[in-house]
Amino acid sequence: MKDGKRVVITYGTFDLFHKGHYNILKRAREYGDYLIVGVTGESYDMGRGKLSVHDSIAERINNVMNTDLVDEIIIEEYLGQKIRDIIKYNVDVFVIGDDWRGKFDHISNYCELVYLPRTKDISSTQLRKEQDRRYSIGMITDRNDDNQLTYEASMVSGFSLASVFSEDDELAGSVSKRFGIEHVARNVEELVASSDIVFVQTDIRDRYRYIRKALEGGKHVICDIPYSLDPEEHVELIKLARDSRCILFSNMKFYCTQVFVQLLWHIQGGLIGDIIRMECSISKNNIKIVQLFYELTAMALSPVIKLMGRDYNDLSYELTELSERGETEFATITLKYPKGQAIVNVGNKIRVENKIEIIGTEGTIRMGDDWWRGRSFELISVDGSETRKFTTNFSGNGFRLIIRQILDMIRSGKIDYELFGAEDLTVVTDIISSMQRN
Ligand code: C2G
Repeated sequence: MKDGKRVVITYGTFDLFHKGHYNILKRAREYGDYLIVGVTGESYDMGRGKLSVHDSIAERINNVMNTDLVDEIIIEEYLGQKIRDIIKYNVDVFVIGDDWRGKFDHISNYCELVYLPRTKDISSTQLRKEQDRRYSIGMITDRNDDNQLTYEASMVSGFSLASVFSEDDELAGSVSKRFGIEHVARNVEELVASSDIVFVQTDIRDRYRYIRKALEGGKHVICDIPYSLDPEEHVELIKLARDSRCILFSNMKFYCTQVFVQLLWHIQGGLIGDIIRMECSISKNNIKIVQLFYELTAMALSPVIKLMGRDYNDLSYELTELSERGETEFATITLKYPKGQAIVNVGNKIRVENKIEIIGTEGTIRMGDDWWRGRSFELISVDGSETRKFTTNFSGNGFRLIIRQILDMIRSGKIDYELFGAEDLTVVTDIISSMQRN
């Protein structure tokens, strides 16, 4: 109760505000005298996988407010907040649509719980489907794996993995069947023609020609790095993308995560002082993919180039080849900068601890195992007395974050991604190519 009034609370995203939303607010109000509405915050929606929300939080709040049914609006920022709100606002009744039936039963420990029937035949999802332009992703692959792209694409409204091509017809057929991809293209041209975005998932040696075909066809591209082991080919692709106003996006989910943005903020904002030393390590035990070593090296070098800069003074490396396997399997790369140095360790079928450590004059940042998944980092004060942990939640393998980023870029007419750009990747490619020559 609040000042003798019975307090009702309800929650929602209220995207593309519609009749169903109005009805539930109206009926919720009838359960008391004071209605509080929790509108979901953007990072909360991101965390629970709702990436397709159209309206800004300000618009959503305005729409709820304009119903004249609501006494107070709060923002829902994290999972579990509902219990705190119920206690904080002395809530008597919690109301939610019956699409959530069973999910909130535990709330009856704190206040009265009411599930109300949903309004039929209307939903934000439906409205988004009608409004959104559809984007079709085509995959060029040489493996029986979709990198979870079918599922991830379906999580961003308007996107679907609709077409597949492989040099190996049989493989294309089985990928299409296994992942429910509608269309099997007979050749690259057909795949490019039928797609808005081409996802290149092949051996490094084939990437250049596929990326080129897609860009020449005027299509956006997502591809693992490096795009080529030849720096000239790499530069040519970057130029081609710019000339044809297409996005060439590296398949590195890390750079689309909130954790990465926070990391960048700390470092560029000088919050750990000058970087004296950075160590970045990566290892995998994947024996299937040829040239994986260069891919791992590119992944491990990229945060160094991004965070410490492109202008290093000196580069050296030690490569260890295990003769019976005939491939480079362990590398330590050292980059010297005017004020500090970076050490990159890469192991294929050799285990190193997958971590990033950035030691600055004012503090240290650490990211633990599988840092490229971008879930958390720790900030340790210079005297070690204080540790703060930064985490984000997002569902899936992060591919949807790339798709979401590309969508934002398409909408704003941008082709360069400021947080990890073509020039950073050019430096990475140059280093890898020099290693390869030796
Ligand atoms: N709703 C309804 N009828 C519809 C559509 C939605 O009654 N045709 C109700 C939902 O059941 C919910 C409210 O309107 O109670 C808001 O719906 P959404 O904006 O879809 O919010 P939702 O994602 O369900 O979030 O913490 C968030 C909440 O758990 C609910």
